[in-house]
Amino acid sequence: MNLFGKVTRALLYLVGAFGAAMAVASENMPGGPQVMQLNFAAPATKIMQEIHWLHWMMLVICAVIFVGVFGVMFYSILKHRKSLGAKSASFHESTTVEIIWTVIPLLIVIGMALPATKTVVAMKDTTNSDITIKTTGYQWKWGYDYIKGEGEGINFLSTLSTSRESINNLAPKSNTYLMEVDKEMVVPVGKKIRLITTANDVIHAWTIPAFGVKQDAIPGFVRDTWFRAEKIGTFRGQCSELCGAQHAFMPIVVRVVSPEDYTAWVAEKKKEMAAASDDPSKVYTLDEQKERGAKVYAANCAACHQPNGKGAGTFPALDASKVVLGPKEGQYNILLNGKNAMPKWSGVISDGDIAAVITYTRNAWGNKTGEVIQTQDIVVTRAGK
Ligand code: HEC
Ligand SMILES: [Cu+2]
Repeated sequence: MNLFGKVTRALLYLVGAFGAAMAVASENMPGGPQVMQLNFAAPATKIMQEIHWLHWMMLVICAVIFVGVFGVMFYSILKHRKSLGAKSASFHESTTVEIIWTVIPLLIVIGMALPATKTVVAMKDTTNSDITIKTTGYQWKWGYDYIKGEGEGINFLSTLSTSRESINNLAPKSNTYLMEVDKEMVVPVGKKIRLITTANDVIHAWTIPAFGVKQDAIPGFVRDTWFRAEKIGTFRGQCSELCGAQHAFMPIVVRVVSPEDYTAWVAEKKKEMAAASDDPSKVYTLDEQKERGAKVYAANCAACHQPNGKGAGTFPALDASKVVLGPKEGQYNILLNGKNAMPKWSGVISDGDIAAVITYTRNAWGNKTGEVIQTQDIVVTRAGK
């Protein structure tokens, strides 16, 4: 730890109780913030290395100017004060001085702007990428679609995996508390990844500090950015645009792997997707649909409607809801098309998942309709529109 870190820590310990709290919870988060971290995240890309360098270069220039200007000022004030008998000089205009104090700052500004512009231009250059991944921000999770390059066709949703119990202080908090997801974005090391960002509802922002990437994800727009990770490992970030009640619960986790491991991951993911892809004519039993629906519910709906189906605030309870216990068509409609703050699920999760989660909500908690909704029912409803 450097001197500054030591001094800061000493100060924190002085603040009694606060110091004690720090001592308990100090452990570095792998791929995330480090204990007493003051500098930017350790770089995992060349762009981030340049950002580090630019930051320190400018900080040093500013510090030198600060010390110089204030040094001269205080020296003059103390040395030429009235009690020492100083007499103020009286003069007007000095072309030489004016030229000097225009040209020198101009040179300094150019000296800072040139390398900064070079890096900003490089950050925007998304050409010649090896893999293109579209990421979509949802309230409150991230969707990833591998749209070009190795892994093309893979898509999944990535949701917070920290348990509700741990958030509500009913279970211990892990070292990656609120910075862990069920399905990580996986990319090969050393390959240029072009990232296209957009959003489904409100503005979110995708970032991994160690990559030097932060890009808004805006509904109705596509933006792009890129990174080339130079280290194998797991890197963490968080949605960086205030996006509603659970803004803090949509972390971003990227796992950088070797090209061989990436190929293996692609093969495994493809197999998994093929297995999960629905045969729309297949008829499932109530128990099968409830079991699948419970998983879909936990991953996609519980954030708003709560795991116990009781809702919270403006999110209505599904337990004993008139829509859930009413005609099936009404529920198909709200799931497929959304309504106000209720997202549209058509195209976000599969028709099979929609059928399963409807079955689940109609048969969970106090709801006991005994109805089984099949994938085919959803396909037919959609076609009828
Ligand atoms: C972002 C928060 C959010 C998520 C996630 C969400 N909902 Fe909703 N849901 C709402 C809101 C808000 C409403 C009320 C809409 C209205 O009537 O204005 C609603 C309404 C409903 C209703 C109608 C209930 C009633 O009594 O009016 C059902 C059924 C429903 N949601 C099911 C689901 C299912 C199933 C999922 C998961 C696939 C889900 N919701 C995910 C916010 C959400
Ligand atoms: Cu967000």
